[in-house]
Amino acid sequence: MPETDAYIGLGSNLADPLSQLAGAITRLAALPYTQLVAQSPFYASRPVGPQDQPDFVNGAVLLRTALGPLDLLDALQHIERAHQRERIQRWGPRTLDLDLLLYGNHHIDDDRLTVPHVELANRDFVLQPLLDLTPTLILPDGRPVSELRQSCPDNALRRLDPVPGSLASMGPGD
Ligand code: A4P
Ligand code: MG
Repeated sequence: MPETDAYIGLGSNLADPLSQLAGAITRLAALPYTQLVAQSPFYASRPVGPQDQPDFVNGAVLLRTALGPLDLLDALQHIERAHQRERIQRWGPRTLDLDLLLYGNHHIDDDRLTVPHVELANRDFVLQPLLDLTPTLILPDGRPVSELRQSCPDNALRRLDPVPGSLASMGPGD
């Protein structure tokens, strides 16, 4: 089966965000037909959207997977549900948000799935973890992630200390 590099964005601002993200990464690593290649550091950031909610913790992982994009989305939503994710308010607080940021070099425009993720280029808490994973990363439309990172809005990103025992700071091939 062909394998594709997929970048997943993780976010949480409820119920111990750091352990939500660590638990989600354990589940992502256990997905069928999928390897966890690398995990970014975690960052704290101010919320984008409604401001009457706690700061977020964000990160990203690189998976190599033989799952198709919609099967991967199903798997992400299954993990969100396992973390008691409730959909109450757009851009509101959540225990766990898993976004499919990039799926190889594909453009996907489906009712349930838009890839690259529509807000990717506007969010430092997405672009910085992507750069940590792959400094030379280029979007399917040819834009380098490093350039987008320099011009995107500032959400007061703060890098958090590594979680003991995590793969944080490991790169592909380590
Ligand atoms: N969907 C379409 N494309 C995708 C994709 N590439 N990955 C659909 C994942 N899902 C995708 O998502 C709504 C629907 O989007 C899904 O049913 C899926 O079919 P959702 O997670 O239920 O709703 P949402 O997250 O409230 O809306 P949205 O627009 O996805 O929000 P975002 O963009 O995820 O933003 N501030 C900080 N600092 N850090 C954050 O992580 N996150 C958000 C949520 C707001 N503010 C934030 C953060
Ligand atoms: Mg989402």
